[in-house]
Amino acid sequence: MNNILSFFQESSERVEHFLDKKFVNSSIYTVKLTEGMRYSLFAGGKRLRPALVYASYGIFSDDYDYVTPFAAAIEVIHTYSLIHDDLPAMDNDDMRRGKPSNHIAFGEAEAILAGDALLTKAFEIMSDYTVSPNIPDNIRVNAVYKLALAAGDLGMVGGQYADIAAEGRKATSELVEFIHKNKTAALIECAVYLGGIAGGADDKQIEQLISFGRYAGLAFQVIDDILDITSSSETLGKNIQKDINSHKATYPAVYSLEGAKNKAEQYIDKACKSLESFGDKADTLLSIAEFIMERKS
Ligand code: GRG
Repeated sequence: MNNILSFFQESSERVEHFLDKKFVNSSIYTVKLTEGMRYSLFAGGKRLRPALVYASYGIFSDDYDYVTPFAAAIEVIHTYSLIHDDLPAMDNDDMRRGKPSNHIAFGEAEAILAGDALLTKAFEIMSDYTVSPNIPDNIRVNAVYKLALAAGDLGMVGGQYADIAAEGRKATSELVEFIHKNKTAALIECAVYLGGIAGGADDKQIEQLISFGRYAGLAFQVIDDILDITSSSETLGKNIQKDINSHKATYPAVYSLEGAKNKAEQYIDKACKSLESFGDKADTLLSIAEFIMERKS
């Protein structure tokens, strides 16, 4: 576990150094916009998605700077999604990562615009030849395309939409899987994919990496749902009942807490099996899978 924590630490430092240089104010009229974007970018996230980009790329090469623009871009998209998710029209959360949410700190319209600017910036970073001059154009275009698919209506936004549309309806296992495959797993799968194509993975290897990403992403969400409920142990029973009564599309609401734990284990098992042919080159990805299962926050 210590090794993987230092891998996370190094991944964070690399990506934060890049983001720090990329997000600088350019006009007296947008000082607060830049401040708002930086507020959420540097609010203490785990940097799971960049770590996955690096770990997947690390199967093929240890020249991590090469792939840093991809690692940064996906974290920028993740950050936008959290800002928009916290808005009153969505989850209406006042706090994120132990700090006031972006719209509480900067205002609602400002938070919407910070999120919009972050989403757009991610594609600016990905497609800018001068940012990653050594990445061949065919790989860059393919990466931009796959990130767009993972982030948009066929991925994260689609999952978020289905989640909102499902509110108040009884959640089925198919619905919960659709929501989380898209809302959460799509971006995680894409992170592993980006590392793979940047590293020169062949079609078979890409398939195996994608499979790892999808199952690890689903396990991540199941654990997130479980932590949501168990984070306050004295209200545990009440919290599950609340989820079930409100028809929230969570794994514990559909499978019970114990069933959800089993589901997470099954997903992680499938994720790890997908990487068998890589041997010990996939050790970092496997350690991230273990981290996903054991995390407490
Ligand atoms: C608003 C378009 C739009 C999408 C929102 C990702 C998402 C979709 C909503 C976030 C809400 C949420 C809690 C989803 C569950 C899993 C998840 C993505 C948790 C947050 O990711 P972490 O734990 O966050 O990697 P940190 O804070 O570590 O960056």
